[in-house]
Amino acid sequence: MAQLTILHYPDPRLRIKAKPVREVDERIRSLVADMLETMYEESGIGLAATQVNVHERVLVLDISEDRDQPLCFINPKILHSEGEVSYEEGCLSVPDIFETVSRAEFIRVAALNEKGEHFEMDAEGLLAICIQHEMDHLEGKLFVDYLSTLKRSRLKTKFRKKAKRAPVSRDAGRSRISAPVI
Ligand code: GNR
Ligand code: NI
Repeated sequence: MAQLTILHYPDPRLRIKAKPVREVDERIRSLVADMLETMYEESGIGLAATQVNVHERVLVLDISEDRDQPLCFINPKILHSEGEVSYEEGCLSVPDIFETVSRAEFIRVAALNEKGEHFEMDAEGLLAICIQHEMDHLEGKLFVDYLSTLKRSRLKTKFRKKAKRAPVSRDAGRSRISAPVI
């Protein structure tokens, strides 16, 4: 297993639309394992492959308190959505920003699991919100896209400055152990 590097807004690679997975093979299972490790390490409740610069339709989630109920959705499709709910969302690709987003309250999703088996699931509450948030990532969409133009342009300026101050190497985040600074 390996911890993967998470891309940060406004990285243009977060805008790439992910392609369907053709076959759920060992390569995909290894990606799922690495994504789960990365999600747990970063204390997220979900992670989309787009965020780790893999542009295939794979997402993982765990909204459980004890962080012991991993879920994996490959080629997810929303079959039905209903109602509306607002929630203060955050994103590992937009660190330390929390903004209210409105989404469907109830959804029915079809996907493949890590064994390549088809399943369907009804979701509501935080699980439904998180699935929609992750599926947006696969479309190259971020929660900040739902904010006003003014709010988003302020965020962009802030994150561009942050990226300049602390340029992240391609390998950053893979290891907690870094070389000593001389
Ligand atoms: O960890 C996360 N928390 C969260 C909170 C509210 C709504 C959505 C999320 S998903 C986020 C992890 C992440 O960025 N997934 O793409
Ligand atoms: Ni996110």
